[in-house]
Amino acid sequence: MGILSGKKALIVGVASKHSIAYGIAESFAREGAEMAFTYQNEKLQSRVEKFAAQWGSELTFPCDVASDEQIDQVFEELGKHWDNIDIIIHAVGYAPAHELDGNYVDVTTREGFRTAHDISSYSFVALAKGARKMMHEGSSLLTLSYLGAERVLQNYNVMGLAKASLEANVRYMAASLGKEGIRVNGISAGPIKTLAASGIKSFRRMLSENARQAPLRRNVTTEEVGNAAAFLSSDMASGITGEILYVDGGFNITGMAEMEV
Ligand code: NAD
Ligand code: 0WE
Repeated sequence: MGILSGKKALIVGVASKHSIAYGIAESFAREGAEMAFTYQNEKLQSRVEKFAAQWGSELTFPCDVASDEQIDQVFEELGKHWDNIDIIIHAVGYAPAHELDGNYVDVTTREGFRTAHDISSYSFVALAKGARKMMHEGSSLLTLSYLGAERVLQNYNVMGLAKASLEANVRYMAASLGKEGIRVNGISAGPIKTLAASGIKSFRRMLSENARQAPLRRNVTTEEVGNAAAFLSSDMASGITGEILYVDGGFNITGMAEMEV
């Protein structure tokens, strides 16, 4: 029996086969979870419906996380099928593309800052607010972060600030919901070639440098992030909350890159 059997999970952030949320859903399906999905817009609707069907789910809902109405609507509709929610996966991040290319101080704008923080951090607590009545003792929430929250990484720019906010959000939400037995955690994943990465200049170079410097000497996969997500969302992790778990091949522990001999 899988570690998630009997659990109901809402997955936010599937856009393609390469999405981290897709890797999480694969792992969740294998571990016996029942799932529902949201999609950002009509462009993604049919794709997400097809993926959902492949995991045995007919529950898909539109949800632009910038909209409180759409978030409320998701739980209103989901409530017609499920009495409660055991797991929420938040795998969403966005900043305007032009803010992720160039010198931080030069390219950052008030509007880009606002959007990045709204979509990438506020939306996590917004989902928790929406799901509040359906969550219970033993439920858990999980989000996806990146090392750029803590260290300066070229071009990550305002997304680094948004991820720092998201990681603080994990801690404040964990403290807020802990008395109800609800856990809140994050995974800080190494770089992976997903849609969100495809628009980034020299991402391939970043991937190869990352693999070269990481203790495991390779990049991580969405399957590996999915497996860590399954663990954190399962009762195996019942004592873990407010935590950011690295799934990065050990990259974050390194100092200066090893030198060629
Ligand atoms: P992805 O493009 O597959 O997923 C990003 C998702 O965000 C998409 O499903 C998109 O529809 C959704 N999204 C964006 N704006 C939205 C909005 N307004 N409303 C609803 N949904 C919206 O890319 P991914 O890499 O799988 O990203 C998932 C998460 O993982 C993000 O938080 C990202 O920051 C994080 N992450 C990615 C990497 C990486 O290298 N790919 C590394 C660490 C963390
Ligand atoms: O969090 C992310 C992706 C963030 C992201 C990517 C895009 C591209 C398309 C947020 N918003 C947008 N907006 C777009 O229009 N990652 C961790 C992947 C990533 O993105 C980078 C990275 C890494 C790693 C951007 C610059 C430098 C490194």
